[in-house]
Amino acid sequence: MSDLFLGFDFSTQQIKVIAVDGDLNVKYDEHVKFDTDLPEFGTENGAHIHADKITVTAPTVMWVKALDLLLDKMKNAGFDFSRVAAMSGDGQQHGSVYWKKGARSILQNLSADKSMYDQLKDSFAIPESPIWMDASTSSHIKTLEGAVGGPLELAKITGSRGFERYTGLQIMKIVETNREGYNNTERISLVSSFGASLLLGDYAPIDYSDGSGMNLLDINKKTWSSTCLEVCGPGLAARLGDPVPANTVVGSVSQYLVSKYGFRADCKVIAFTGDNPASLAGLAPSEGDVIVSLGSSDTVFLWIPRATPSMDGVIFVNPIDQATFMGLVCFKNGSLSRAAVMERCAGGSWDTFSEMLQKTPPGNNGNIGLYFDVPEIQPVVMGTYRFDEHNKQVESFPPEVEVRAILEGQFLARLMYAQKCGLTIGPSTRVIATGGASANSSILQVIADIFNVEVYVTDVPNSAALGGCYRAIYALAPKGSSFSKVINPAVEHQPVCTCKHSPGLEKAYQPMLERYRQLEEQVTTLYQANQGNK
Ligand code: 5FX
Repeated sequence: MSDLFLGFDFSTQQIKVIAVDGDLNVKYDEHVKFDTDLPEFGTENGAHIHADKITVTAPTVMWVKALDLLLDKMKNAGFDFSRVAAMSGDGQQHGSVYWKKGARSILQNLSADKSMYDQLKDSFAIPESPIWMDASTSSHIKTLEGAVGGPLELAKITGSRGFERYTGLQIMKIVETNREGYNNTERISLVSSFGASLLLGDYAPIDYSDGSGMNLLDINKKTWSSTCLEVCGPGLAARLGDPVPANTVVGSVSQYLVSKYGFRADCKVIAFTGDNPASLAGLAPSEGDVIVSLGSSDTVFLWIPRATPSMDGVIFVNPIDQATFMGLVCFKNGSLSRAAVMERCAGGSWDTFSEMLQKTPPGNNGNIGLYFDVPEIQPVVMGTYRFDEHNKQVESFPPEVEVRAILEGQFLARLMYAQKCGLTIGPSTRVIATGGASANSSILQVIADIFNVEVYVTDVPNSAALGGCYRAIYALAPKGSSFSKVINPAVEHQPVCTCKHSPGLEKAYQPMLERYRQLEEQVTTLYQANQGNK
């Protein structure tokens, strides 16, 4: 029987596992959903939202019990653990786990006749893990940004300005509000390194890519920033351990898992990373690719050679190649805003929407629209703004103009922020579109024309868990191998070139990008001034 490789995804709502063989064929998958499979923890979508609405946590032990349950499900289904050569995985980014003094020795000496939950349930100094949905650390952002010389300086060091959910700020809050809990902590894991620790039976290190989501790691030097550490917590370096590249083999599977489930003793555990970096790996990209994920929110992932810090978007060390970086920009107004225009202007039909798009030329005769139905991340603004070819604000557009305006406005913004994050478009740049709206070829054509590149489409369900499988395979490949050579999915799973850009359109779109930038600045300034006056 051939080797298998496992990828675990400790996401917000569930733990998922996928097994692939050495030819990248998916052989098995299983999951445990927190709300329904473990109702005793009382989570809603995997989280506890506190009374203040901005504090959001998850019970750490729920994740332990979920892993017990998942492994039991696999065993009951007859999954042959002895075929697993290596495994890796990911966790929701930014969430953190606080192991109590003495927990390491319990973790190292688990007994196979009890569950991990039974043995580890009292091992956490802070029972509720802060997670990425938390927004309760605004004052701590000011402290950290102030200490390093402002938000852009923090972005230059750590890849991101301060964000409430980032782990360093969450740690600073714990030091301030629960000093006893912090003093009682011997190790802090991210959700990702926590998952790896449970497989390893020891503390697994934090990897550089997920470590980039903490406002603590110097992403160029690949060491913790001593200034950030000092501001966030006393004795923090010792509690974090040294970070490692994402493709590090952190050890062999725990004796507990060997005895209890029949893993082979030499099965390797590869460092876990964050869910977004893992998704990048799961999409099997090539260097320089731009991934545009079109979901209820739109996310642009970039594989970039250098870290270009900005106030918008974030930069992580690349999980595939630690000498390069991964940029990520997320927009809240994605498919839902497109669908609202489709409902309003095209009678609820995407086919009619596409036909209407053909009635206006690329560039929309100079009309530009900005559609932010919910508060946007960047720019910080809300509302709908329409401008005619003379930059005069107008109340409404004819329906066919509105249809083109929302697509052009959104994808000019995607391009502009990707460029701020370090995107340079060269002859080999590909946009890889994924997510629900990537099935709509008229939307893809607008992307191809605005980015002035070919658009490929890929549909990879569970890209984060799959990224764990791929990273496990890659970590065992000979040193220096290129990821895209080792991870070369069968042709039917490769991205397909779906749209070519129309020649000559950069003449229309380049000046339009500059106009978009100015108009966006104008509406944002006005919006923020109005908010300030309220
Ligand atoms: C990224 O910065 C995020 O906060 C989210 O995408 C989480 O990783 C979701 F798990």
